[in-house]
Amino acid sequence: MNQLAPLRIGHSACPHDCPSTCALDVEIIEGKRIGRVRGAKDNDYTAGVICAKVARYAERIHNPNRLTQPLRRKGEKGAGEWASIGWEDALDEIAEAFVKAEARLGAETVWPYYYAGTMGLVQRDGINRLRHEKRYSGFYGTICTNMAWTGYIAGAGRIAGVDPREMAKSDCVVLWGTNAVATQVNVMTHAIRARKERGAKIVAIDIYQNDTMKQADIALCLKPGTDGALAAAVMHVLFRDGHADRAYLARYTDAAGALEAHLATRTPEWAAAITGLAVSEIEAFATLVGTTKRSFFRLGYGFSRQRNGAVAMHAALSIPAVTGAWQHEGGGAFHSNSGIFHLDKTAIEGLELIDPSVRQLDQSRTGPVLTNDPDALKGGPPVTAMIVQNTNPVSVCPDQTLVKRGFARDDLFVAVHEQIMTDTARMADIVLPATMFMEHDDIYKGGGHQYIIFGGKLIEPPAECRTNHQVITGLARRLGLTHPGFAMSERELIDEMLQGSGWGTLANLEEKRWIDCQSPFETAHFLDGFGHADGKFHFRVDWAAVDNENYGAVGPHAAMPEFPDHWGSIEAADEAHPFRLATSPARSFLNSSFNETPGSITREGRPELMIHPEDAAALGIVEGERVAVGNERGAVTVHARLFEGLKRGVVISEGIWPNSAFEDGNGINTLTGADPVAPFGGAAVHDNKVWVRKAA
Ligand SMILES: Nc1nc2c(c(=O)[nH]1)N[C@H]1C(S)=C(S)[C@@H](COP(=O)(O)OP(=O)(O)OC[C@H]3O[C@@H](n4cnc5c(=O)[nH]c(N)nc54)[C@H](O)[C@@H]3O)O[C@H]1N2
Ligand SMILES: Nc1nc2c(c(=O)[nH]1)N[C@H]1C(S)=C(S)[C@@H](COP(=O)(O)OP(=O)(O)OC[C@H]3O[C@@H](n4cnc5c(=O)[nH]c(N)nc54)[C@H](O)[C@@H]3O)O[C@H]1N2
Ligand code: SF4
Ligand SMILES: [Mo]
Repeated sequence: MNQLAPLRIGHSACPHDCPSTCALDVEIIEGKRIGRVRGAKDNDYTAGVICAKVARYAERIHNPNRLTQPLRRKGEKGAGEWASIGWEDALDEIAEAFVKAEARLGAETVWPYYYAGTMGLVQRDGINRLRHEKRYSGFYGTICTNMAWTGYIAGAGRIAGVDPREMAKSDCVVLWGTNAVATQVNVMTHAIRARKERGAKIVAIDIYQNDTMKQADIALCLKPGTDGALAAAVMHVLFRDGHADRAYLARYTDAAGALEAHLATRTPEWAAAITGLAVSEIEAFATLVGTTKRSFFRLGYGFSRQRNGAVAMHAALSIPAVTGAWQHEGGGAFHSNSGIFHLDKTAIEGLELIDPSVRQLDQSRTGPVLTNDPDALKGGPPVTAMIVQNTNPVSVCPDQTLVKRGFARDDLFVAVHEQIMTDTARMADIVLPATMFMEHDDIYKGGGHQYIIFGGKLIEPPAECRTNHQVITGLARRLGLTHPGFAMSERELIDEMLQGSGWGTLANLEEKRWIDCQSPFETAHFLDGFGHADGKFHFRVDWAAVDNENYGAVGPHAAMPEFPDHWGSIEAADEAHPFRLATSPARSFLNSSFNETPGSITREGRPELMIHPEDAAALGIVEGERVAVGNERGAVTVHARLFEGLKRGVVISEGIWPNSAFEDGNGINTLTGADPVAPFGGAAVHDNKVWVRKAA
């Protein structure tokens, strides 16, 4: 081998849609290729640890299957026949299609469509500048965070919480509805430090014995969609046994007396019947958090991906407000820090051009939107032209049958800007090849931590790949747009944003690598007031008033409980659908990303259904057998994996595999629903009733 190959280390941040946003050290070989990727040791959140899939990023970035030139569809939509075309022609065609569509049906018929495949603020959000100047339909990005954030804001008033590094100073870390070992490994670094250094107990609350549950001291395995019942019963015990901090409640919360009265009937026995937990498990957990003032509630996303998810998040978040854990170092709660960075994104997104009368279309309802459901279209014109960046809706969006039908429409023009030929790119009229993060400049902010990190371009992209920013500015030029952001480089946009937000210059950030934006202790622990106008934590919620983005309340929001409770809005099992299915994340994939890399595919194997051995036996199903799983929305075929670590009646299918990995091409989101989730939308991807049988 070439022992003399010069190797240097470049600095970056992981751009993927993961709360960890790791600070990275990247081996660069001969200035051209990347080698091993490592977590930065001197970043005290990353602390030298990253996940295996990004450590072997070379196999993703140097993947022979990468898209490297623009393509135009030849045959039918989805047929997979392409002709290569030049960039100028490709951008001309897209701009022409947008102009034509607008002339026919008005600007709202164009839907710029993007999500968080990259979390870089320029490459992800720059598409909004185009949308705002043109008054194209807005993208209401609900799929991931809506129920979780709504529930959190209902209680705390803003999306922020205790410094995530403080977990290491806790005496009890509660990992609630997050499979952190798989989805945000750095949480484990800090939680395990607390166990090693302080003897802290780690509690995990999930619906199956995943890798995080296996590492926990106490693993509470409940039925999907019943976390509100657990939280209510825990608070019942706290009041009953004198573990409620009455002085804290009086000073910092809105309705403690009414809450206590409401909880009188929410006994552990009541919750045991709903959750499937033993009364003794609920009592022991309540006593632990009641007697451990430094209890840190690390609230994940998973348990919010239920139709009652907003209520469940708010209920879990209410526990530290009853114990007063917020007052103590290492105590309180954390979900996301998205609310702390106060970044001025005017130039990146063209915020001064926003017209609030332009409709927003809900990402989680992509299927109904593209199949012309009048309610999903909010009474406006059908969508007839799209550009898609950083997301793979044909694979990841609920009710895939509708999504596919929509993307197959002859009167819909679709351009997809992608790194690989995804299920969505396959349905496009024009495919544009995209750079990966080490091939462009961008800036990232933590969700699970408190740093802003710069990730500069480290190597040249292959062949003709272009950045998202180049594509958006190329279209803007053709459409005659004049916002100054279109004439700026990525670096100029970043520099302007940083300076406008009071975080210094890009040059300064590049030198320091990251900026610690942690709010002071008093603020992070809400000791100077919660985010609501009255400064209090809210136990009592008027759900329709929590609206953060002015989309308007949807779904059965009027029936939502006022106080923490079990809300029976989930898709309960019934005679025809005796199982509850969750589609939990796979460790070696990240949503639909990495499901194309050989190392991840080898580790994940094939699409499977985890089912309790007794349920399998009752259906005559044996290990590894092909099984059909279905409901009113459709059916998929997978292989059975007999697994004792879940409750009877619960089944799990891990990971978002490409649709082509399934017989008949039906991916797992064939089974998930696109009905509007109360109160403000979102995707209840872990909340599905299904039948299971031997496959034909
Ligand atoms: N390896 C890997 N990492 C990822 C991702 C991935 O796909 N793979 N996805 C990334 C993204 S976009 C996000 S948003 C984060 C999400 O990361 P998390 O916050 O961890 O959320 P989820 O992955 O949706 O689900 C976490 C756990 O919640 C469980 N769960 C489902 N329903 C319930 C319930 O009703 N109650 C309880 N208590 N638990 C329930 C699931 O079984 C799962 O084990 O992870 C990111 N990181
Ligand atoms: N069944 C089920 N469905 C789910 C979930 C689940 O747990 N179960 N999780 C849901 C959640 S939490 C989320 S966040 C969504 C995520 O859904 P997506 O946002 O679609 O998922 P990703 O795989 O993160 O990213 C999508 C694409 O972005 C591309 N990409 C990355 N960087 C760039 C770039 O710089 N430029 C361009 N042009 N493209 C880029 C990648 O190649 C990838 O194909 O899925 C949701 N769907
Ligand atoms: S996917 Fe998450 S854990 Fe892995 S490197 Fe990226 S930010 Fe870190
Ligand atoms: Mo997500």
